[in-house]
Amino acid sequence: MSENEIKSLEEMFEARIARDEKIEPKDWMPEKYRKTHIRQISQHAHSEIVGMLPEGNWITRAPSLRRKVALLAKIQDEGGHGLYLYSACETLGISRDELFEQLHSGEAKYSSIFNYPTLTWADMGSVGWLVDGAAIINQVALMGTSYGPYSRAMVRICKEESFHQRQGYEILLTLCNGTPEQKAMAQDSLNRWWWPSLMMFGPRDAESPNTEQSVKWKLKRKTNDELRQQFIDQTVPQAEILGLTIPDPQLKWNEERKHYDFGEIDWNEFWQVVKGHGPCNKQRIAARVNAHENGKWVRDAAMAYAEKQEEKKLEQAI
Ligand code: FAQ
Repeated sequence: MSENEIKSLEEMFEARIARDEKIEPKDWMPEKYRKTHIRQISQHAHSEIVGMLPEGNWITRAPSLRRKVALLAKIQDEGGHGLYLYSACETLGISRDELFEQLHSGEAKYSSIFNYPTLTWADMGSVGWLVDGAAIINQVALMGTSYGPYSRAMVRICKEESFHQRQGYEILLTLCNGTPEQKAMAQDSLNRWWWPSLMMFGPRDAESPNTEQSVKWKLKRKTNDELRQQFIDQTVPQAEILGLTIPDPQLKWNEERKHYDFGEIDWNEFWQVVKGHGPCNKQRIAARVNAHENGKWVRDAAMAYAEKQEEKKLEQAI
């Protein structure tokens, strides 16, 4: 293709983005747009799958049958989200095997939040309330993203995340209305999860290499800092209802800005976790690799069955 032809395709593409049209898998797109989407969608898919692990830790120890059923359903939902997202990512011309390889080798990132341990039952509350809460704020914005398959996957994911957020909040509400020990457990959990939840939104806009271009392509509808602020503003009143204290002495309503001011995030901790040095990074990847290897016989059996069915169809056609 000549340079002029590429330029005119690029102009048509930019015009479609400006008109808020969705870009579909077979449409022409700049190579950088395709690669950026593979990066973000696959990281998102990996986050959903790795995100099953911290909560999976509590299935056998849920305090009642009702809690166990809800937790199991939530974790299954996260697995489903991973599958929609892997499928959306495959439409951009990368295979599932390549995506898994990138996760298992440590080449692909996944959300920093899932490298923290779940130490008490109250953490099931905090993960639902804060982690799903942060995920929803990010994902509602992503429903309006320019790539069709990603945008559509988000619609169902957001509905399910809302249920997850409420079940987490209800766990904490129960603990906060319980014994002093239970309330202390909830407070300790909030103390540990608050700052990592703020880190989920990514680095400050000024330090985010991808935000500017992603906003132009309408992959990101809001910046990291805008979403983080929205999360804080929405979550502080919810903590007040629980009677819990957010572990940030600088948190204060700013009447002029009509937003909460908040303290400095420990960006050194964030980058350490992103680079693989968080409390559970090694354990999480080892669990995923192990699950993949142990599941080989299931994949082989499914492929063999599919091939047999195909053969049968051909025989019948002859
Ligand atoms: N963790 O330039 P930016 C969930 C990386 S789903 C690790 O700002 P970008 C459901 C970033 O990749 C949670 N790495 O990058 C659930 C980039 O590195 P790269 C996941 C991070 O992409 C709930 C570099 O830093 N959600 O929770 C993080 O424009 C409960 C520079 O950053 C999504 O993935 C981080 N937190 O913006 C499941 C949503 N932040 O790739 C189970 C979709 C940044 O250039 C239980 N993703 N990095 O080498 C996004 O919205 C974006 O990718 C951001 C990052 C906002 C995460």
